[in-house]
Amino acid sequence: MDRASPTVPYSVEPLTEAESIERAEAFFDTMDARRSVRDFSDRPVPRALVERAIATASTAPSGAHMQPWTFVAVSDAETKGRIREAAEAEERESYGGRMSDEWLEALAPLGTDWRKPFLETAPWLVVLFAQRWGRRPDGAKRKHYYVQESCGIAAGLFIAALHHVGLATLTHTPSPMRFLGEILERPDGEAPFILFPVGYPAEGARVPDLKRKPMSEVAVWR
Ligand code: IYR
Repeated sequence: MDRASPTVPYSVEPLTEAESIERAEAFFDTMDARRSVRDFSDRPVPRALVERAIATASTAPSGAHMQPWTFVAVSDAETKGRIREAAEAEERESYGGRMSDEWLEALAPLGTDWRKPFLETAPWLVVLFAQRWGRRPDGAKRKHYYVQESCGIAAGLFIAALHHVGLATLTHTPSPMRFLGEILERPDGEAPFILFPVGYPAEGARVPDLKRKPMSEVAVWR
């Protein structure tokens, strides 16, 4: 087959079926133990851990391999304070009337409200920005493809990478969240996608008693 670009050999780790099944069970158990956390410890997290999780997220497949994401990692207390203030201002509006009764009812089991102390307590806030377009070396705009899907996959890998090293996070989406682009001085074309507080759960942290859907409700076989 004629190929325009160079290729490299690729293969996957050779595993017996039994080894695969064992790993499948172990990985499921690991991931099934993950929970979104809203009550964070202020225990520091080394930058290297956050960096590796971002690197892992950045292995995500993406439209035309454009990797249309930027992760902005914030540990500076002053910046975290500004983000909390802006997020709480929006959330106060949202909980105070912008969200429908149906939405508030759906959220009730999570016990959330407009207060977001984790935005200052967590040692890191990592904001994933979606690059709606990129730039060529000469500065011209370059189209990006499947930006939402690509960023969603990267976000999933980021969450898994953090959990893998014993860290907790939350997919926080204050709405609207344009303020993140302003505070973090992101260029045109970057839209905030998800804000992840990253850290350890607070001592004695609790999470809502949520159950996951059974296999019969999430998969169809035919
Ligand atoms: N952004 C708000 C509300 C919120 C919405 C959904 I959908 C959630 O799953 C959780 C919260 C907040 O962060 O509180």
